[in-house]
Amino acid sequence: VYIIGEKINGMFKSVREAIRNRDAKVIRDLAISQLAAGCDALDVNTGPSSSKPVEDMVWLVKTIREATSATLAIDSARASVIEAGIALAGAGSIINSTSAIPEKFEPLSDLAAKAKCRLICLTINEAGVPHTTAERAELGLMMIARAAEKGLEPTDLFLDPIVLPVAVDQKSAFVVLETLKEFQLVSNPPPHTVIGLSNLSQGTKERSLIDRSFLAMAVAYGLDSAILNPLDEELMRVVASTQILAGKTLYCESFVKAYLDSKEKRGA
Ligand code: THG
Repeated sequence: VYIIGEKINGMFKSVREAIRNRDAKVIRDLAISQLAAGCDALDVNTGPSSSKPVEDMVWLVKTIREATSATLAIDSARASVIEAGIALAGAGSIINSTSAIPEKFEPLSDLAAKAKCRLICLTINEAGVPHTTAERAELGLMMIARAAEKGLEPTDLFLDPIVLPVAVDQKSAFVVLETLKEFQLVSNPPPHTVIGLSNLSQGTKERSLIDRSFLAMAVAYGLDSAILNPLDEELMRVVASTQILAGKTLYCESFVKAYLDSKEKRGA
C-alpha cells in the first residue's frame, strides 16, 4: 500500500495553530515522524478555516522542504492553492484533488501533465457523489479517458471513490469496496486507487479499530494506496500484514519490521 500521511492538515487544531503562528518546528516534526513511521508521501492541507490558503500552502511546502524531499500530496479544494503548492513541491508530486467537473478537471489535469505530477480524481460530478458503484466507475473511466488526451497514463491517476463517515452513512462503506473492485476493470493497466481512510471513523469512539478493519477489507478489494494516520502503530501493522496476505510481499518471521523498514528507506 502506498501510504500518504494525513497529519499535516489544518483540520487538526495543533496544525491549525502552527500554521497561524508560523511555527515551523511543529510542521517539520510531523513530516519527519510520519516518514519515520513508514509513509511514502505526505498530504499537505491548510484546513478549511484558513483565511489566506495560498500563502499558508506556500509556507507549509517551503517549511516541509527544509526537512525532507519526500513526495508531497498537495491537498486543497481550490485550484489556486494547489497550483501554488505544486509550483514549489516540484515534479513527482501528487495533486489532491480534482473532481470530474470539467471546470476543475481541465485545469488540474493540464497542470498534472505540464508539471509531471500524479492526479487524485474524486468520483464527484455536478450532482455530487453518485450513489451507485456503476456511476462512480463511469466517472472514473471518463476521467481516465480525458487524462489520456493530455498524455497522462491511467497509472498517473489515483481514483478516489470517496469514503464517508460510517456514523453518517453506514451503507456507503460497502459501496466504496465494490467501487474499488470496479476501478480495476476500467482500464488496462488499471489506475491506482486511494481513500481518505480516517473519514470513515470520524465521530465514532473506536476510530483506530474501524480504520484498521476497513483498510484490510479495502486491500482485499484492490486498494493500493491510502491517506491515513501513519502514527497509528496498530494500523501500520495491519497494513504490513495485508501485504503478506494479498501476496504483495514475501512472508518472513519479522514481516512487520521488514515491511516498515523497506518503507522507511523509500520515504527518507
Ligand atoms: N480523499 C482525498 N483527500 C483527502 C480525503 C479524502 N484529504 C483529507 C481527508 N480526506 C483525509 N485526511 C484526514 C485528516 C484528518 C481526519 C480525517 C481525514 C480527521 N481529523 C480529526 C477529526 O475530524 O476528527 C480532526 C480533529 C482532531 O483530531 O484534532 O479525522 O477522502 N483524496
